Amino acid sequence: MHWKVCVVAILAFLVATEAERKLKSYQKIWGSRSNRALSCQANEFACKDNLLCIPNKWLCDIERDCYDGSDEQLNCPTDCSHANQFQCKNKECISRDFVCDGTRDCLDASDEVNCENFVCPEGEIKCDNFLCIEETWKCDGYNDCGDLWDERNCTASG
Ligand SMILES: [Ca+2]
Ligand SMILES: [Ca+2]
Ligand SMILES: [Ca+2]
Repeated sequence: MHWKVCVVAILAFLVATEAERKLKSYQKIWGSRSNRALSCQANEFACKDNLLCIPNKWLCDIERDCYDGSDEQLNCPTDCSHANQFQCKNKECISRDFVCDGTRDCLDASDEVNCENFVCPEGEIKCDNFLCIEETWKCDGYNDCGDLWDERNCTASG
């Protein structure tokens, strides 16, 4: 049953890509923070345990990013009304980051409909396949869109 192997491989790839996206952001944070006391930027949130600065857009996005989970506790609404949250058709809450990312996150897949009209959040650009990626991930040598769109038409320099 070759097609089954193929589907499993594609799913594994998509999950890995998503994990890599956040890992990349973590590396950016840690890379810029090594050997320095924790002082967060204006657009960052200091976790209550004082171990990590995370981008504000990771606040209340349903995913635990601080080790102590404080990014998901402080005044986060439970009705999906936060700007970083998205409400599926079936009322489930998911992270806004997972809307139109090519993976089904709502059980009813409502996060992957009307994606051609979806406006990416500020600071992000839209791939050919409607996936939103960080602006700075264009031409950075990583295949973030999954179809290499963000690594095409890059002028070679350095
Ligand atoms: Ca979070
Ligand atoms: Ca999704
Ligand atoms: Ca890239």
